[in-house]
Amino acid sequence: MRWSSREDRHHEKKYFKRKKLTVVGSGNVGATAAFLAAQRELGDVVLLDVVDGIPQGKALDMYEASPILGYDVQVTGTQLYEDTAGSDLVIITAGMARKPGMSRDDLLATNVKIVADVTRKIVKHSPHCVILVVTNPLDAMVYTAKQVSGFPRERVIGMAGVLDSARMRSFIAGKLHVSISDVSAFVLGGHGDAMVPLPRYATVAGVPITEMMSEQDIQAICERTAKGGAEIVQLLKIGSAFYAPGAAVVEMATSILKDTGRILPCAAYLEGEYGVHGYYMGVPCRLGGGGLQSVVELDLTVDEQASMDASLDAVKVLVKQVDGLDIGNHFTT
Ligand code: A3D
Repeated sequence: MRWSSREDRHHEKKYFKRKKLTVVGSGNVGATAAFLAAQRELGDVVLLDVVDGIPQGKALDMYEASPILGYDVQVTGTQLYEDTAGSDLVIITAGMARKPGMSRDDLLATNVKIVADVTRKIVKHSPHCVILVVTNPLDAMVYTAKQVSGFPRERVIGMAGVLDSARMRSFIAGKLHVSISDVSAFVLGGHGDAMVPLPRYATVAGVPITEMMSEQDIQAICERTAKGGAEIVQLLKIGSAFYAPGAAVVEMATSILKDTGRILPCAAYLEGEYGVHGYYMGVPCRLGGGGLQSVVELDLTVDEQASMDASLDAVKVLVKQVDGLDIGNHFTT
């Protein structure tokens, strides 16, 4: 038997380049996302954190799980941005998570500095990547990443709607005792208490839930969805949700890296859609190769549009705070 020489393998690498995905922040959400991305074989996974040893230890643990779970990608941990060079996609989860009694907005002052710093370093080493932001307060942090990176809106997207919609879907399936596979839903707007669940666009096997459930039950599901994050924080006491958030961002990464063109609710930078200019809002997006391929504009009722407008007002308050800070955008760095 003869193994190919190192030179031969170098030649192969030139022609068969695997995708590379970096996850910044190897805490609860980051590690979960990295593990799921590896299991889906989205590409080689790099896990980065400021804490020495944690990303290395978690990455090695995940790699050692690969013979059992049967995925065939590299998983490595690091503190060095050089190791993230040439990433196709970067997921930012670095920053503080909330504890009981805190709102997502309470995290802004701490996390804006972290997200700005991380973005600057990521862009230096992966100038062509797509960035998916998870850090809260989401709409303000994804705005920060866009300002600092100078990337077009196609390549800076926020994760929130996939998670909020998954929560709504799970509550609907539980209430109606139907398979989760048959339930779809859209939650739009900002990722805060003023998010906008859309019952008219929530369906079970294509039938709107407005035809299957009482107004009271629908209202209860919408309220539980909007408070879904706080419900988990209250139970955990030491942090916030991570299994569903990790799965949600990997769903977005899958559509982008495999170029499947799924329509998913994401925080996208709006340029006139839904009457919004220059802010991130949760809207249905087509995700594929290159990131955001298009924003889908639904016809909203007057009440739904009013809820979107109220949600936008909450986002504007946060963005104003970011604009008041010296985050150093791409023009000044
Ligand atoms: P946690 O488990 O504390 O992990 C955060 C990690 O970030 C830690 O390992 C830190 O060491 C690391 N970190 C801090 N600063 C830096 C830095 N400068 N560079 C690299 N790494 C750094 O938190 P988590 O994983 O539970 O949550 C992470 C973030 O996601 C928080 O801001 C949460 O609020 C947010 N989150 C958002 C959603 C959305 O739906 C938008 C859902 C769940 C969590």
